[in-house]
Amino acid sequence: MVPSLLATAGGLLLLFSFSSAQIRGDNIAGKCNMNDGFGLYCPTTCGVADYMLRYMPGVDKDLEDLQEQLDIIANLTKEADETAVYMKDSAASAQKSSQPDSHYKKSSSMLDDVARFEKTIVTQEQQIIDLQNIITSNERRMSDLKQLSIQLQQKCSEPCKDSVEIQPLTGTDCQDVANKGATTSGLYYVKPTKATEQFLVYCEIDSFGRGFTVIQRRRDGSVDFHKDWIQYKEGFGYLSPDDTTEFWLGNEKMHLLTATSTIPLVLRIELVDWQGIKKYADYTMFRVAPEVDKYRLTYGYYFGGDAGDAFDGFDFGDDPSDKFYTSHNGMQFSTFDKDNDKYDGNCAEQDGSGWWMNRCHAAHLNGKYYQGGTYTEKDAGEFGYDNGIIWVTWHDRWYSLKETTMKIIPLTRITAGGGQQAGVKQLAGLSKK
Ligand SMILES: [Ca+2]
Repeated sequence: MVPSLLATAGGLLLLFSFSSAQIRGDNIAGKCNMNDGFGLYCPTTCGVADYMLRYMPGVDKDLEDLQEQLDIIANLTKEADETAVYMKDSAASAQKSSQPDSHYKKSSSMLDDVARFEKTIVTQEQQIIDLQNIITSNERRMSDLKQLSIQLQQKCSEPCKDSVEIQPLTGTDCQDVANKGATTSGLYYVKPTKATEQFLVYCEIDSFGRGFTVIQRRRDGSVDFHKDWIQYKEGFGYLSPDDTTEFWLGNEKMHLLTATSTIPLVLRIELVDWQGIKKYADYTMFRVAPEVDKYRLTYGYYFGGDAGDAFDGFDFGDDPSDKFYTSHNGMQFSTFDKDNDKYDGNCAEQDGSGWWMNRCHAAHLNGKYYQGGTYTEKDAGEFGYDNGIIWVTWHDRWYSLKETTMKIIPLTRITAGGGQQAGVKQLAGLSKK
């Protein structure tokens, strides 16, 4: 840079040295000495001097400007030099600190990455916002769950206690309990006269002061009624204070409740089908014999109801003796392990229940629970007989009922309570379709 500048100014420098000579010559400017040395056709020394003197001021000015510019250039050059030195030093120290090639490549690829990332950042920002919203709602839910978990932990840490409410009143049966002032349906202890100890029953007490002792309940199929002799004897399933469970009170208790009563009892059977229609059937002087007589069922007569008298047997049309062989009055109780039926085979085993089997049945309230009602021979398993919850005088034997209730009440109270009229009204209410 500096040498090339000097090269372009070469001519001027020649003039400079010449003019210096002239400045030197200024001392003799007025008294020019003739000199033959320049020849004939060349300017004389004085002519040159005149010429020089004439252009001298402009040249000097140019030279001064030039000098200034040179100074500026020199300054710039110096600064440039210093910058260069500084940069060289920086480069040197950078080189020392890292491998320049890989560093550069790294930086360059990083710049590419940054550009790419900047693009994706824009689209990802919205996604981030969405995710943040999800996180916020999840956090809220987690907080709710935590709260719930704390509540559960507190609940679980409480000592276990029996929450079933058992009413304090007792009696010989539920009507006795109601007579003593009980007005709420629920669990009560009863002790029939012949019983050696009290036992728990579900009492259905209505607004007429009637107390039904419930001996059987089907409602949702939650309890398997395929049980043996001992289980049917002792009872199974669950008693609940709010009538939400299924059970068989037990043949022994049924015997105790029915055998010792001085007042004739009515067995009321209430049925609900899968359309929610309710029907009932009443039987007077209902009794269950002691175990020595295999808990034989006896009753006086069909006392009414809109479900029909299925206990009396049914003519299925298969055989003239159908009705005779499907009646239940006077039948002993059978289970798969105690065959007391009138059939060569084992009705209780074939139908998977315990019941007062004949050959076999027209009523079968301990049958298999079929969701929805209708079922077929195929559904009935290996024997293929009608084994559902059956009351054939209402629905045929291939229709299994949704709910059943068997309950007992003294005959004197079945239509009593709010008077004869009220009792009749109540019966009408139960039979509504
Ligand atoms: Ca048999």
